Amino acid sequence: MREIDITKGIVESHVKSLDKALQSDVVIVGAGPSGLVAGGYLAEKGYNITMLEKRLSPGGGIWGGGMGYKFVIIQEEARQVLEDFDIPFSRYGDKYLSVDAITFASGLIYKASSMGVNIFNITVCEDLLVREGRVAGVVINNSLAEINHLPVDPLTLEAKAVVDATGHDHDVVRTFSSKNDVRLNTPTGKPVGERSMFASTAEDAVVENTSEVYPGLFVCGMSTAAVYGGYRMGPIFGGMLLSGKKLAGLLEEACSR
Ligand code: 48H
Repeated sequence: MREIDITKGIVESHVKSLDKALQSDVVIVGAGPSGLVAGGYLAEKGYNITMLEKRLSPGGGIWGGGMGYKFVIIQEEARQVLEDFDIPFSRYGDKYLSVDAITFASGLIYKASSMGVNIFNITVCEDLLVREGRVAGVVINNSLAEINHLPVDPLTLEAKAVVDATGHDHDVVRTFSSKNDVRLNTPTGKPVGERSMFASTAEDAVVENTSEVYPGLFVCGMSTAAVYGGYRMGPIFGGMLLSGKKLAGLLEEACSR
């Protein structure tokens, strides 16, 4: 056994994955439930899907359940997504399913990556690549450079479409809107800001507002609330799953344009 062979194995495998990501069909920023679902459905159909996650662990806001109580609730309407991603669940009353948060997060990550999503952790999207009035890719960096405020220049990935799946932060849309003189497809032309809790309205709005917010730039999941002014819903996740599923359909259409 030679240590250098282990190192070569890691370096060559990583570079191969990164090379595949350089010209992606779609780059999804954020590996929470909505992004993982959208990415999984698209990768399964043969699209080249790259996912960027700034933390060490993908899974976003799933892991903590509700205030650290380790289950989340999902509406019956989203049952098909759980089945497509092989996530075990139990019935809770007539309308709901309860899912162990740890099984849910790890199951979505495993299934999305086995469907073909190319996930890069410890990788932050710090900016967008913009060309002739449309978003054409992402500007990425190692999260450790960002966390430590190191002056490390980034790299770039091209994509036919980019998704802000960064949750409450709506990091991609926020940065894009603040750095450029652009009008988003929102009532104010800017991110509107998230509202307080009102679960049923919030869940419908997340799916409704899953859309293209600027040419080449899409939003899904919780970032739709911040971008379009939706309410929050707490630890119920059906809207996130259905948003991801809707987004997969929109992106298929966008990639074939
Ligand atoms: C790379 C980034 C960047 C960046 C952030 O928050 P998430 O789980 O996202 P969703 O929208 O799929 O799910 C939301 C859900 O978890 C939730 O918070 C709910 C239902 N809240 C309701 C309520 O009322 O509170 O995941 C987003 C991911 C995270 O893992 C971030 O680390 C990551 O995106 N991320 N990754 N580059 N610039 N910004």
